[in-house]
Amino acid sequence: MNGEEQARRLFSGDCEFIAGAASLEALPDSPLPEIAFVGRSNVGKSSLINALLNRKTLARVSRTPGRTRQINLFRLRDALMLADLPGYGFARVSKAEAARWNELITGYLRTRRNLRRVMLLIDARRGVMESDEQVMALLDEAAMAYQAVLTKSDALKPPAGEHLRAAVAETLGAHPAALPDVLATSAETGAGIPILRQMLAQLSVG
Ligand SMILES: Nc1nc2c(ncn2[C@@H]2O[C@H](COP(=O)(O)OP(=O)(O)O)[C@@H](O)[C@H]2O)c(=O)[nH]1
Ligand SMILES: [Mg+2]
Repeated sequence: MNGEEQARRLFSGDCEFIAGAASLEALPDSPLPEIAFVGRSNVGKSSLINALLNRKTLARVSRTPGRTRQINLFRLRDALMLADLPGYGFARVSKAEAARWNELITGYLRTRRNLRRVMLLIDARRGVMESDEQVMALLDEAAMAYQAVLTKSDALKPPAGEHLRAAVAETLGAHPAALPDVLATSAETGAGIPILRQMLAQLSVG
């Protein structure tokens, strides 16, 4: 089976919302390989997951930034888990809330044994922000391989998109756990979605 077929198979099968866990204890164990999606609040994470899964509302697109406070798990076939992690970096969160986010994510990275990769979402309209760099440092520390994914790439006309990709790639070069490539995506136009599906299929069972 080639990558395209593998991806088609994975994403045409059933997809089930498994759990929304507000704490690590509430997160069900899973034997399936898991991919976590991380990014700033409003980065377009829910939209991207919906586009990947070809569902309009599976991962709820929130109009209010910073709403999702839990880890949402989606199971694709008996092949892969997607974990939608709470967003970070929203200006209005209190210090206590930010600390709670850090604790949840650090704990998740430390204990989630089936975690295979993190997709780190970067808003193409904003580029890498300080909070993104902080999360990169956290992932480096956990030695967890992560793939940078630009969201809302439709917002940038060429050559701005290519310039941003190069700039992000340069930033990643200073981060040991980062994979070198930057994938540009848009939930709006579907750009990059097939490639992202193939990346995920490669990490799935079978
Ligand atoms: N132009 C554009 N806007 C997007 C895209 N994806 C998401 N958005 C917008 O960005 C905002 C936040 O999206 P959402 O998926 O809720 O972000 P989340 O907070 O990271 O889950 C919404 O207003 C979306 O309509 C995209 O690919 N292109
Ligand atoms: Mg969301």
